[in-house]
Amino acid sequence: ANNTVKTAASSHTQGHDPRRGVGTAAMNRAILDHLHFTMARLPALASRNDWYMALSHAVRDRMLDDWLASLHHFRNKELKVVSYLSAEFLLGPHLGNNLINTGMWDAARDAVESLGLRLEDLLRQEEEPGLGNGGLGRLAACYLDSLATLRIPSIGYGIRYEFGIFDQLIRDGWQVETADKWLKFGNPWEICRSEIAYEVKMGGHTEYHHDADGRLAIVWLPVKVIKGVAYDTPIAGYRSRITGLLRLWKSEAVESFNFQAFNAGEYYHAVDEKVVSESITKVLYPNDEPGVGKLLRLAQQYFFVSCSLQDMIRVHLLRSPRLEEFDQTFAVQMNDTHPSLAVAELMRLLVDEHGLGWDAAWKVTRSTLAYTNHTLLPEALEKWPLQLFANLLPRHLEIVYEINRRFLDEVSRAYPGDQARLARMSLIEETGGKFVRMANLASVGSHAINGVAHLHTELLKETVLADFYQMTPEKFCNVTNGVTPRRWVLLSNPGLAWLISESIGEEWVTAPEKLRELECFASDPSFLSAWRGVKDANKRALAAAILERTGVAVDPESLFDIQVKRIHEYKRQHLNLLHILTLYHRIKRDPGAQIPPRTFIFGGKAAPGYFMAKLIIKLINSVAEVVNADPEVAGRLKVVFFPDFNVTNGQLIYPAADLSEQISTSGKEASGTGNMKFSLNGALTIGTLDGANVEIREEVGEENFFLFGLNATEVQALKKSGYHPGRFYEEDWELREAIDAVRSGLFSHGDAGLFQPLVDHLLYDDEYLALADYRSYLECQERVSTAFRQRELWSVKSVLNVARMGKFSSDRSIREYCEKIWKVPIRPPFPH
Ligand code: C3B
Repeated sequence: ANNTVKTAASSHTQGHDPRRGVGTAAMNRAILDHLHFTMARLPALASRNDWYMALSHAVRDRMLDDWLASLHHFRNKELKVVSYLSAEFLLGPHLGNNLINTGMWDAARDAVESLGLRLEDLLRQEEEPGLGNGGLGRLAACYLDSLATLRIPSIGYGIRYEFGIFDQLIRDGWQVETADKWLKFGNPWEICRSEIAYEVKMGGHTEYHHDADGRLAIVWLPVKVIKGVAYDTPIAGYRSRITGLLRLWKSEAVESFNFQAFNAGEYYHAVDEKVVSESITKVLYPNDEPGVGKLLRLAQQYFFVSCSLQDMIRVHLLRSPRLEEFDQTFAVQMNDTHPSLAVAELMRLLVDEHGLGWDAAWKVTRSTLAYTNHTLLPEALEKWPLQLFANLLPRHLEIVYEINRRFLDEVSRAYPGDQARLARMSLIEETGGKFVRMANLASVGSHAINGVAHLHTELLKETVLADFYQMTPEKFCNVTNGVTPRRWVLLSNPGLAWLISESIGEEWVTAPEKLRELECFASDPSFLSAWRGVKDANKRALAAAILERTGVAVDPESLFDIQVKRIHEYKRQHLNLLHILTLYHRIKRDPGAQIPPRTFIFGGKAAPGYFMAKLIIKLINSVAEVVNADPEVAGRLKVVFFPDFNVTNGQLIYPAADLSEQISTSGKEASGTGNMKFSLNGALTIGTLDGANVEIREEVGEENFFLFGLNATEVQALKKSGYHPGRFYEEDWELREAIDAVRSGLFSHGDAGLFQPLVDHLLYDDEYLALADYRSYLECQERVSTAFRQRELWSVKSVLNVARMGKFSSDRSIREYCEKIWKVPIRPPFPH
């Protein structure tokens, strides 16, 4: 496997400029220099982390030429800059990705080896920046890769959380969270820009004054001022000679505000102030979908939006004094509603701080901003209690009211007398407590609104944003998500990347439609056997990691059936468990049952406060304990919970999958992106018609996709007609057997009460229709088992999946954003 890693990376090293000193000797020298001058270490005493840091600094140095050249684009009036506002960027480790994208892999590997070290060991040393929860944050990271690869001037703006998503430990089968101290050993990839800093006001009240000319001036007198300092991270495009910018804000105390105080009492007060100010960017909220408002979260959102917009205005003013033309400098994308305060903040900056009239400011705000929606779950739509909003952002509340007043006037003109519609569309919710509705604010303040998969966008238009769609249908469009083939194939599956490139050349990395050329290899037996060889090696690597981390030995020959994603009831990890329990019972009942050996692998974090999700993790581990220890199913069934699923672990897991579990209730998963990563790495999908599964199935062909379950329309109909999960339980004895086993205490050392809440939830509520889809899922899994027995045919399907996944490159998504939303021209690819 090591050999494949080397060969694959080698085939992607052409294209860099030798003048930049990226030969082996120059790299060797640079690493030693950094060990000496940056880390202050003698080689003999250097730790693995010292070497990792030295190598990373050497690599970063070599990215700076391109970076400085790219930063220059921000001043070029001809080029519009894409500004991606996101509270989360789930980047994953930088080093390997940067080596791949810049073409320095071979030189780095050889230099490191000449120093008696192994590149793999240094790569493993990196603590990944886990500045996101899941799909939304990872999507932002893939988009930065594509923006840089496509040579589009861009800035990702976000928050430099001191603690990212927690590390997950499993203790006695339960999830335990520990703090993610990712900065503990230093971060060689960021550059602190102390001189790029902005003040952000919070709290207090507003006052209205008339100046000497009788003009009204609005003054916001805050109770607190916080400073945001820019930390920049270069994002290498793939062989594009462009380096994109990720600018994350860290909160600090404003020195001038309180620190002049010198007597002791004042001094301690000032230090307290510093603690409060710095706490804003301390920690990422670990909920995949937000619940009702926490003040600190609103403060985080406002803080990063304000710093980012102030920074954009500064950049714009370098180009032109006319803020009416701001929309020609920047296209700003709001990644979900988390940055939707940008609507009010841009208005405030333009009107209050820069003296534009309301109408001019509104025109430029709307034509600059666009909004991506990522979820239909009603509980996930952000809304802030009005009082909390007013306390933190008194001026913004006034602005929201003014936007709302004007907007509701338009609504009444369009729909005279329709009070119900007015109430639904208002930026302020008034039924049962008052709230500011962030999705409505984002929709009103944007010129474009998009969903993230075809089905999702259609449902958005029919449900959550139906009123907005009816009033302004021209604003709506779909941009189906994508993932970067650089990190998700080239870096994480070098064996597969090498085999593909050997067969069809390397262009697929930036032109994935070329993958289609693999189709004709699907009938070549020697190619198929090489294909299987790659998968088997990946499975062995995962099996070794599973043994190391969980102590469970799994058989790499068995079918690797994998579900990795956040733990959530709508994603239905418990439906997967019901299948496992049924197979378990079937084998015990009939030891001769024709069931090919399977290894079920789960991974994913649960929000710390989400009781049911945590109980599902406990149940997975409890079932694993019983099944894995039962001699009657030995060699036939294994169940594993892979702890701490994150980007790093994903890079090991996706390439090793035979079967990808995409089994959410239809209509609930906006898109999914794990589904794309699996399929792009040659797994077949078992899935519902949900999110991007629909489009994946269309592309790969229905004969290469295992479809089951109710579709979104049927889900709605069943719910409307009154859903009684108990009936499915009564009428399906195998389902009953599975649930009764959980109920009996079989998996909880006789404690029948432990899983009672989960069982009750399923029998009496089952909001996500697991029981309704159980039989269809089981039958579909039988088709999977049958197909897996014909290994040759399975491999053909696997090849065809990869060959037809080109659409799901994030490059395609970014091109669509450019055309449909940002109005940014697509530049021709860099000549390699
Ligand atoms: C996720 C959705 O749940 C996924 O279906 C989708 O693929 C990704 O976003 C990216 O679009 N999502 C998330 O991770 N966090 C949210 N708060 C909302 C949606």
